[in-house]
Amino acid sequence: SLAEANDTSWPYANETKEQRNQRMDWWRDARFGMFIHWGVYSVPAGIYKGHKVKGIGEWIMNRGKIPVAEYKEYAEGFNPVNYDPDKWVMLAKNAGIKYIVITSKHHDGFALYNSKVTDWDVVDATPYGKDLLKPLAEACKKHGIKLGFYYSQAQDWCHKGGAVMRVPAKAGWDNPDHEKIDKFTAEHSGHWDPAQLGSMDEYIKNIAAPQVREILTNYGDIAVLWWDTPVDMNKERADMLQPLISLQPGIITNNRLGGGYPGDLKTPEQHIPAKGLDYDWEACMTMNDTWGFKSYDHNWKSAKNLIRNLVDIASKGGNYLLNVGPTSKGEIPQESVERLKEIGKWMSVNSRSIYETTASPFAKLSWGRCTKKTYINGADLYLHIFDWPEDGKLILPGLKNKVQQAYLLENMKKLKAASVSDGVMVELPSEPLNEIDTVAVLKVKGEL
Ligand code: FHN
Repeated sequence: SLAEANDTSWPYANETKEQRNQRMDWWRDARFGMFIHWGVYSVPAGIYKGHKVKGIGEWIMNRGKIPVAEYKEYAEGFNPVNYDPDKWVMLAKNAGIKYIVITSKHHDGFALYNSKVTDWDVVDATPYGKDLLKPLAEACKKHGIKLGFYYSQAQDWCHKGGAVMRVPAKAGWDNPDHEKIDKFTAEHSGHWDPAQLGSMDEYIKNIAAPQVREILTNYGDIAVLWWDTPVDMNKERADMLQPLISLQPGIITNNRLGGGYPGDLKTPEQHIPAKGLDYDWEACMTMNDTWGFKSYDHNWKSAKNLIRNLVDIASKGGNYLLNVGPTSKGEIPQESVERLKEIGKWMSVNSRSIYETTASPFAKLSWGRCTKKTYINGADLYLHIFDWPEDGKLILPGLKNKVQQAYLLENMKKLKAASVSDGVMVELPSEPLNEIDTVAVLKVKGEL
């Protein structure tokens, strides 16, 4: 709980509930964000020495056991000449997305911006030679999209001292045999030479902390800091980073810093919790099976799947952070563009049923999902109909409230709705307006 972190280094330790609500307000209203995983890994794009490396694209260095020096050579191929941040931001905006979270630095330690802390960044190590985050920050500001930075604070496979591998608990290394751990780490990461491993405390102090300071200082308003992930983090290390968030008053952080800090959000990954969570939460998910670009991952989810995920998540009170993995040329894959456009089409008609809504008052609905907006004397229930009832009768089980009005969101066409023995019944036309999700609105009186 927040109280647990009653500590001066947690800037929100003494925040009241009202202050917290105010701080979280825009984020809770937004419901929909874009995740961007972009870096040098988009150069090999899943292939090392002619072999397809198993796993997610941004992990190729680790999974492929690519030595640091060799991996760094890929930076020569990172030349995003087609990068057009205005286009990216407008693509997001037109899809109904309200905020963007981009990898300022992922586990490979490569910074997408001009870091003075290291040469392992886009300005010093690539032929492109320009900061990628500055123009993105400008485009976000221009188009009214909030910007967040992902930062891999613990794992860093290229800077000495960065954590390189999660030591498996089952290995029974509670009494660490350092020689064994170094060997294991060396074998399972890009660091082939255990002497390279270095001190993590030094790394946090000299690399991570000054870099976090840079990203929270040089890019205007930063709405979210997305830590990832707390490998080998302890309180001492977290305390070297946590106070830095005060550089951006009101910033929202996730729960992946470590050191016992709860952050503001829980972050289920690649799944939607069946009943939502009792804390602010954001499900981060991919469109295919990788975060970072992989040239041969064509396992794309359909637009229908993505739209229904957004609805499902909103109906459980969470946000959807949907990922794109741009190429080394600076292009968002066409498959992602097409899907975002489809989502945008649906959102242009139905976004009122997503933004500023809260979780469904129903435990389960056989035909779809429900989102809600509460007013002083009643509520709007948005009925997301996934499975159109054959007899045209939609039942809201157990709903006791008086119905004031019912209509289809897309065309405002009125619907008949009445209380029946087991709840409320809404009469629908014979065909859905949208096969993916047709939304009906039910205005009801009283509390829910
Ligand atoms: O290891 C990373 C992974 O590459 C990706 O960035 C995801 C996104 O949530 N986070 C980590 C795994 O939890």
